[in-house]
Amino acid sequence: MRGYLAWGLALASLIAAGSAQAADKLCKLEITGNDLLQYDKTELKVAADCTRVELTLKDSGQLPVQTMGHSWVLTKTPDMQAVLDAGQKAGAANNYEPVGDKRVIAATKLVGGGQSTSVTFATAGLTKGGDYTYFCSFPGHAALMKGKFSFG
Ligand SMILES: [Cu+2]
Repeated sequence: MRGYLAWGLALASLIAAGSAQAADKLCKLEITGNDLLQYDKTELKVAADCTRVELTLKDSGQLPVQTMGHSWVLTKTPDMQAVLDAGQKAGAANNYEPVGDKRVIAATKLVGGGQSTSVTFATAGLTKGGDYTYFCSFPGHAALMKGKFSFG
């Protein structure tokens, strides 16, 4: 029975792969935040053939999430301030990120010193050459903790 199940799953994945329009390509990005309100990168680039992005956020600091938490939120640049404002109202329980807000393209939870987290998102909704910004949603951090995200 177990053998049939494994065979069935293998066949199903073969069929799925064969019917896909374009090859799925997962591209990985990494960024680190620290206790000085800094990301280690001011720009992140994703190639046009990446269909999904896995962003890993690491916190190299010592301070706990309550006092020096960091997140990674991606929006169109013109949406950044409004999403930040809505996030402050959403509060710490929601990682200072507005719940169900379609302007948020991708977002991680908050992490504290020594922790890491990741988020995976599809690039299907992104425009090649579009104007995107990533930032930290923790109160007061985005003035320093932000960068340019480019796709394509
Ligand atoms: Cu931060």
